[in-house]
Amino acid sequence: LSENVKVLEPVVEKEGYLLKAKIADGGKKLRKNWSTSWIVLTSRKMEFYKESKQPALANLKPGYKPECVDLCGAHIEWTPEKSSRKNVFQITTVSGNEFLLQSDIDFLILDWFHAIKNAIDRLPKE
Ligand code: I3P
Repeated sequence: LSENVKVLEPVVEKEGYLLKAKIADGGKKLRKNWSTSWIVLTSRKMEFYKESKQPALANLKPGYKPECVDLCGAHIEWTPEKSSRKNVFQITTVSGNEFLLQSDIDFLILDWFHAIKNAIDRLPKE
């Protein structure tokens, strides 16, 4: 059974730590609050974990759900004007959620930007 379950899980394309700030929820602006997040990218969504660098472990905690971002129809763009930090880009979902992601490490943030952009470009727009 455990093997069957594993096959149904989407393939993880990329995972790692970035700084994250959610700045809008359903179109409603939120107060910016940066925090470190463990991010898991699959072909059509991103998951933000705050409690563990091992999502499998976090999943075992009853009631724990990572924040989930549907990439279908989402937009991604560099947004230097939205922060005093360097290397900031924004993901905007169809549902009006806005997330800023940041890392001081240039190659790391570039890798993430291109991985997410590629995932979005492969998906249907709605
Ligand atoms: C915010 C906090 C953020 C900062 C933001 C401030 O203050 O300092 O780190 O964003 O700037 O408003 P507070 O903690 O009092 O909410 P950056 O680090 O991205 O610059 P902003 O208002 O210009 O977005």
